Amino acid sequence: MLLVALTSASLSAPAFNTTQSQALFEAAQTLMPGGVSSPVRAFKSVGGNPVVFDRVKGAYAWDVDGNRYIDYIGSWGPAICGHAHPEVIAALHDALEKGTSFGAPCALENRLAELVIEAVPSVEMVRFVNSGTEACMSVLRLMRAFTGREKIIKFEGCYHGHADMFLVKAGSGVATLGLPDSPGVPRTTAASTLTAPYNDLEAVKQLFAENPGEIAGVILEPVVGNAGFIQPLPGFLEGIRELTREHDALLVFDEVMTGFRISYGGAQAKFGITPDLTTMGKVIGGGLPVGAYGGRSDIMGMVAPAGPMYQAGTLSGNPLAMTAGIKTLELLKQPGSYERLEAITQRLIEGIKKAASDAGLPITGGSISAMFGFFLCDGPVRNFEEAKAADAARFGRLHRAMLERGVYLAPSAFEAGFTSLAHSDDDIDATIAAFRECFALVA
Ligand code: KE4
Repeated sequence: MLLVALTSASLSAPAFNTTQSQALFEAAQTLMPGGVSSPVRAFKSVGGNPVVFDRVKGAYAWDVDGNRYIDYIGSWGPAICGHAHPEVIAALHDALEKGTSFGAPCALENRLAELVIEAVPSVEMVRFVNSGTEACMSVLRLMRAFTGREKIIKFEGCYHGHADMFLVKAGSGVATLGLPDSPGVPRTTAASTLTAPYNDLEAVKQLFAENPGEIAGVILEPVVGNAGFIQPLPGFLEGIRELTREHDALLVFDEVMTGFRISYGGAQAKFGITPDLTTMGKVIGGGLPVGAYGGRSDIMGMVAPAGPMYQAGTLSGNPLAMTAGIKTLELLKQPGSYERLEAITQRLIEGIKKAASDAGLPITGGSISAMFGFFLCDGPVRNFEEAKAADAARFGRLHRAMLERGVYLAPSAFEAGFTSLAHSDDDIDATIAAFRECFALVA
C-alpha cells in the first residue's frame, strides 16, 4: 500500500476543519474493516483520512463539519444528473407510498427494461440485478453456459467487480491498494482468467492461438475508468470484435461505468461496435442499488426460468431502484444533455492540463462525455503498466490539497472522474483555479 507522507504545512488551506469527520472515522474503524463499506473510500493511497459525508445535492457534497465540496465522483457514477435531483426524489416519494419491495413482477421493471433495450444497441433482453459485480458475475456464467467453454479474457487494470474470477490483475480498489489480486481466490478459478494489456490486439490474438476452442469470450471496459481514464486506441475495439467472431467467442462490454455516460447508448453507441452482451449499473439505478446484464435474445434466452442458466436475487427489480433509474434515464434523454456534459468536461480537463503545464508538471489526460482523467506523467497512457508509471505520490499530495480547497476528486490515481448535469460553468472555473493553485504547491 502506498501511504503518502504529507507535508501538510505547505499544502494546507486556511481553516479546513474536519474534527467531526476524524472522530466518526476513528469510531468507524472499530466497527467496519478499514472504517468503510468499500475500500477505495478509505483514502489509503492518497494519505490522510477521508471526510465523512453528511448530505449531497446537485454538484455538491457537504461533510459532517459543514465543509462543501464540488464533487467529481458523484457516488462513483450514479449521480450523472446531479445528486438528489428533485424529480428523482419526487418520484421516489410517490413510489415509497406503494412499498419498498415486492418480490414479485412490477410494471416498473417493464418500463426500465424498455428504456434500456431502446437505448443500448446490443440489448434485446435484459435482467436486473443489484450491483455491477452481480451483473458481471452473471454474464460470465452466461458466457460459459452459452459457449460450453470455461476460459475468459480480461484486460490488466480493468475492473469488473469483486467476483473471484475477475480479481486477476484487476483495477479500481485492487490496484489502488496495490494488492497482488486477492487472497481467497482459488488458483483454479484464476487459472481460467487470461489477461492481456489493454489496447494490445496482438496479445489477444496470441491468447486465442494458445487456447484454441477454450475461450468463452472477452470482457472489457470499452473506455477504461478503473486504471485511471484510458481510451481505446483506434481499431482496438473493432479488432476485439473481429477476433471474438473469428473464434466463435462472445464479446462483452462492461458498461457499468460507461453506460448512459459516454452517450445515451453507452460506449457501444459512441464507437459503433455492438458486443454480444453488455453489463450495466450505476446510472441505471439513479443512486439506488441496480445492476443489469443484457444482450442478444438467443443468449439471454438461456437465463432461468426461460432457460437453464440460474441467477436470482431477492431485491432485483425492486420498485424504488426501478423508479430512480427510470427517472434518471428520462432526464438524460432530454435534448442537449450529452452536449452539455461533453462541453463542461472537455473545458475542465483542458483547464487542468494547462494549469499543470504552466506549473511545469508533466500531465496527460482526456475526456469523453461526462468521464475524464489525467495521469501525472508525460504519457501516453495506453495500458495499466503505463498508468502505474505516473507519479502516485504527487497525486496523493494534490488530492489532499484539492480536498482542502473544496474539490472532491477520486482518492486514487487509478479511478476516473465524473461530471454531471448539475456542474455549473462557475464550478468548472473554480475547480480549474483550485488545480492551478495546487499544482504550484506540489510541483
Ligand atoms: P459494483 O459492484 O461496485 O456496483 O460494480 C462493479 C463494477 C463493475 N464494472 C465496472 C466497469 C465498474 O467500474 C465497477 C465498479 N466501479 C467502482 C469504481 N471504480 C465502484 C466503486 C467502489 O468499488 O467503491
